[in-house]
Amino acid sequence: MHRSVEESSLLGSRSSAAGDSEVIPAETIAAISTPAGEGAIALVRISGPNAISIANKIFRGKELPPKFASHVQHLGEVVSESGELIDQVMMSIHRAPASYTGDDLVEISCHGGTLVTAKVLEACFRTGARAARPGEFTERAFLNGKMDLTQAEAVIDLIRARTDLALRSATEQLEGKLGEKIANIRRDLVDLLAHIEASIDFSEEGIAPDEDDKLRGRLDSVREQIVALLVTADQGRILREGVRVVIYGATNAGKSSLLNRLLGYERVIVSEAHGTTRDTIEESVNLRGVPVRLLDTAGLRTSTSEIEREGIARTERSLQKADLRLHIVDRNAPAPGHLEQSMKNGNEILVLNKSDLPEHGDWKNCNALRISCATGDGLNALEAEILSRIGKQSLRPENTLAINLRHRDCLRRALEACDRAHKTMEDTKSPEYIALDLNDALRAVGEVIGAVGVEQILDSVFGQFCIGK
Ligand SMILES: Nc1nc2c(ncn2[C@@H]2O[C@H](COP(=O)(O)OP(=O)(O)OP(=O)(O)O)[C@@H](O)[C@H]2O)c(=O)[nH]1
Ligand SMILES: [Mg+2]
Repeated sequence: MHRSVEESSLLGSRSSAAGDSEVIPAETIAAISTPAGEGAIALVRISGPNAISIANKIFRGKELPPKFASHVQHLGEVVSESGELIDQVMMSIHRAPASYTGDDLVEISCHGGTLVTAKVLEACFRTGARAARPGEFTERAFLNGKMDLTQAEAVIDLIRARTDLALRSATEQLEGKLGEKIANIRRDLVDLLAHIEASIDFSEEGIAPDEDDKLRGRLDSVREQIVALLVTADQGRILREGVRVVIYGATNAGKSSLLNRLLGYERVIVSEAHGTTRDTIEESVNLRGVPVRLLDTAGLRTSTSEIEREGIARTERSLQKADLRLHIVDRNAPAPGHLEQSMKNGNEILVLNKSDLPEHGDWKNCNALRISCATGDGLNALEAEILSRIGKQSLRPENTLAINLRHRDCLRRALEACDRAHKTMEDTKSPEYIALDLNDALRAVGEVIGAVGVEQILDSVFGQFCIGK
């Protein structure tokens, strides 16, 4: 069995899907790229081989779009089939390949009314464009080799970033930092494979003993690089999705008051009646740079009301998915049983609320955090405790590299393949089998940047985008 290292030609290349078969999108797509609703300006984009001719059919101005210098805005009008004015616009042409998508791209800035924007888009459809799918502009940029898959994914991370750290991480990924690391791993794997392939070709006995140690050392180094990326997955999840912090406890303890305090506005109803909150309510908050998804829940008590029991069942489900649980109790009231659990649990903070009121004797020796949602006392200490609990394990602001779940899946497979190769080196030393495992690793690592296995992942990656991006 002989396997060539044919993938080496893909190293460092960003041509991705275009690497195997040149994918030239024949269709021209159009979409409104700004959010729905009213605004001063909206942007309609057209991309593809007919973008300029479509622009020419719908535009009326001093100069014709095919004559426009690239990237320069021109004032004019978009007109209907019968030549009626639809809107006064600014139009620019970004000629291939120097455009976001790598195809000819037209940008039309029109007035940001819902109807007028729809009519401009309509004019594009009428003259030959079709509606773009979510993320299709960025997908084209990827297919045209303008960016690798990690950079395309960074575009959506950047759009969704809610904190400075998340934004910095997305920007660096967009610059290609993760792509570079992946390219290094692939280069090392290809070198390793080349050595193994050579021993298949030139040696009867397999790998020579002195070569053996060297190869094992190089495989270990590849393994270390993969592991170093894998440990950033938790940080990646937190930056992209936020940490789930669930506030729970008995009714009337002050859970909703705490949510409102942490958010800085009166989001949920607070009242002295027990059982005020009936449903789980989620809000996002930026806690000193860390995106946190805060959940207020229905208070726990024995209830005969079916609606309340459903609320409590939701509380329990939320608790199961929590990264961190805040157990809120009213220190003015007697302590309920089974609190030791709360104190000991690494992902739970016991919080004694209503510190402005006299403390019930039960809490005398309890060293839990004390806060008052009424006065704001102790809230800074609570924020610091929340951050230290979640930050200690997962967040390293000095390292903005943070892989996503898809990358984690590919890299885990790559690591398994490396481990198999390692075992084969130890056991049989059969270069053919080692090469087989290393090729598996190479393929899995290649999937991260979209160099291989592209067809299966395109929909799931770009489906998360907004239309027009
Ligand atoms: N004195 C004092 N009262 C508080 C404090 N925090 C909350 N309260 C009051 O306690 C009562 C219950 O507050 P909520 O925030 O609605 O309590 P909850 O835990 O959400 O209650 P349920 O939704 O019924 O489970 C309200 O009357 C609040 O004004 C506090 O720190 N001090
Ligand atoms: Mg409540």
